[in-house]
Amino acid sequence: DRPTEPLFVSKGDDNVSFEVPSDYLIDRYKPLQSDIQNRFPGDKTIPVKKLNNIPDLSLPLSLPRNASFSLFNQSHTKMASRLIEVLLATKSLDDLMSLAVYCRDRVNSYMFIYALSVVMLHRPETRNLRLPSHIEMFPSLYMESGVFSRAREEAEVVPVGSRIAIEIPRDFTATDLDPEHKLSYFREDIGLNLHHWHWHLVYPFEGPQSVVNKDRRGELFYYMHQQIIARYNMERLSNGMNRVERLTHWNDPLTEGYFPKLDNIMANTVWPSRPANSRLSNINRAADQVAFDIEDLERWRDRIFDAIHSGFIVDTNGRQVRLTEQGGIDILGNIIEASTLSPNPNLYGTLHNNGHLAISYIHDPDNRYLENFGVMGDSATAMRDPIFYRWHAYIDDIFQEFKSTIPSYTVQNLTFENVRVQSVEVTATGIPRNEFATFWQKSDVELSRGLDFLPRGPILARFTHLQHAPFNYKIVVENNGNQRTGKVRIFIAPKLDERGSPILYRDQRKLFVELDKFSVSLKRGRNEITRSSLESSVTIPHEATYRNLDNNRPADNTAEAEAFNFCGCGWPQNLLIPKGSAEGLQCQLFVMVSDGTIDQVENAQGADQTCDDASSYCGLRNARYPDSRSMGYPFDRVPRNGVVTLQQFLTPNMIAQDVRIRFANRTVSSFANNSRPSAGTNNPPR
Ligand code: CUO
Repeated sequence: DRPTEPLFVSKGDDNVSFEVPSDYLIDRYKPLQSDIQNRFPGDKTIPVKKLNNIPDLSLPLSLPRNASFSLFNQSHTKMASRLIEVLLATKSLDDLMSLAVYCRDRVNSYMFIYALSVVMLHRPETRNLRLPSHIEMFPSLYMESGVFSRAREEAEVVPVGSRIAIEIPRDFTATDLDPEHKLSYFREDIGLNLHHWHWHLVYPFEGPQSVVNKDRRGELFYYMHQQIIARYNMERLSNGMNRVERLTHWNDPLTEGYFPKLDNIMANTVWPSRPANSRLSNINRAADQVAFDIEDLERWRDRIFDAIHSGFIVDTNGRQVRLTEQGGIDILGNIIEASTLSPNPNLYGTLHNNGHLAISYIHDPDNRYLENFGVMGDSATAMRDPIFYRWHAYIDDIFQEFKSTIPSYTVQNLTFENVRVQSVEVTATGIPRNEFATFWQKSDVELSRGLDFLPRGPILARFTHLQHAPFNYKIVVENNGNQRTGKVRIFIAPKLDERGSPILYRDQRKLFVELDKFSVSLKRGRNEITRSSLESSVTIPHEATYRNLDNNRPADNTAEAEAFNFCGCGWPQNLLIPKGSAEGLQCQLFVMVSDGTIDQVENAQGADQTCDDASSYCGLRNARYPDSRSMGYPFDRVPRNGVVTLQQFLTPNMIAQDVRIRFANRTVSSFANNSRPSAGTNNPPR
């Protein structure tokens, strides 16, 4: 507990302290006021205004300060929602800061950071401020516990400037005796877990309407998680494994175990493990206000399937609401997750969230051992666990069931008249044409903000992650019409299944992973389009994910500041391309140019488009989703009659090119080559 320490101040401003009104200190600290105030004297002191009225905080205060807070637990999110509401309602930035300071020593720490982060993302005066990366605030959620005692020792003994980075081993959770361990480089990737944390921060399922009700948020819940499963399956095929199996038969033991080896610093304990073959059971934990039966999940599932097959849902007034071709998926996303936009929570429940909870409490369903939830209970850690993918493959299958009830795209829905894609080619320096090169790379992340130790100053952890050589697409498009706008959609999928046989289109469409989407102006005649992998609409730049690789960068750069808030959401650049294999995983690269006038979305004048780095999975800040087509188009629906192979699916404005992803088992230590080039407003300078 460091009451006078700055809250959200950027790296270069560490020598700032707050002058807190004496009434704000909790009783225990009041006699120590001057002592506390002088403990970390800053070059600069920010006086904190005293509010005349502190709003009613009884709901958020009902969770003990050091208890575990789960974003999938409705009673917790209701508390957070109240906190968000009162922080959002403050009249000025000074008032917001004041109330935040007041809350900081009283409210549950994790809930506090979550709520304040949501508020900062959504208030116009704060959304361009720099929010420290979640890994800086809570490093223990993202890396092995052993690294922290080593970091502490290094910091205590070695002066700043001579400290060395603490190396995190690549294999710290298991061995290859567990076949699932082959995927740990993906599941435990720091950037991947940060993306998932950010996504749920940008799209909370509970909170004030202004925060929850975003354009197509239910559909994006479906699409972003569908893409996670497609990408995971490609990683599995890369490693000679079968596609992930849906988590059905909820009374059978769960084959997969997971031992996270993460410290839970707030609760001063470790994150619970799940031995292989654990069984789900009814959950009844009064302390967490969670009680539901596995049968509840079954009832909700059956009602959701009924709705899909009858083509409508029933709202709270008993009215039928049709699940339309375009909008049905958005309603279903909100129902299945469930978000507060669900039109009938009593009838359809909270299937996805409670699945997370049932799995996360599997080791102590009635709280008799006073154990916290496991990693599935937190969006910052859930993707580490193999069971996450089985659960989300199940959830995705429900969405796919809906997609199978709506009409297939006709040839007309797919073509762009007079436009023909003639070729696509992938090139990278020193690598054969139409090949992607993957390898290991080491990067550093700064730990000191999230750790309590003296003397302070930077201390780095060094971790190993997958990386690929940056590449260019060269696409040749023939336009036999007038000048117009096209939207280029680039995807990749494996070509062969687990047995080495070609995958039928029916299955392959679910494996297509989006790589990029952008608009082009097509002149009459031949157009040659070159696009760099670093510009992908799926990813954020490497340095935006890890943020603090370079401690000497200026802290007050607006462009940089913008990149870390909303813009913290985005697939990590280092995982854009799946791992592939030493022989070269055979894949098909797909390019489509669709009609830009149909795909275009009108946004209100002045709509904020500064955070458009990773719009494919994260949308745009304060603006509509920038594509009028269903998310996943053209692969989101079952094929029209007669289409068995990808080749048969293609219309002239599409092309499929055989490519390979070749993995080399070597490690490079520099990360210089995957930074995004300068252009654009939101690219942090290097
Ligand atoms: Cu992102 Cu289940 O929704 O984790």
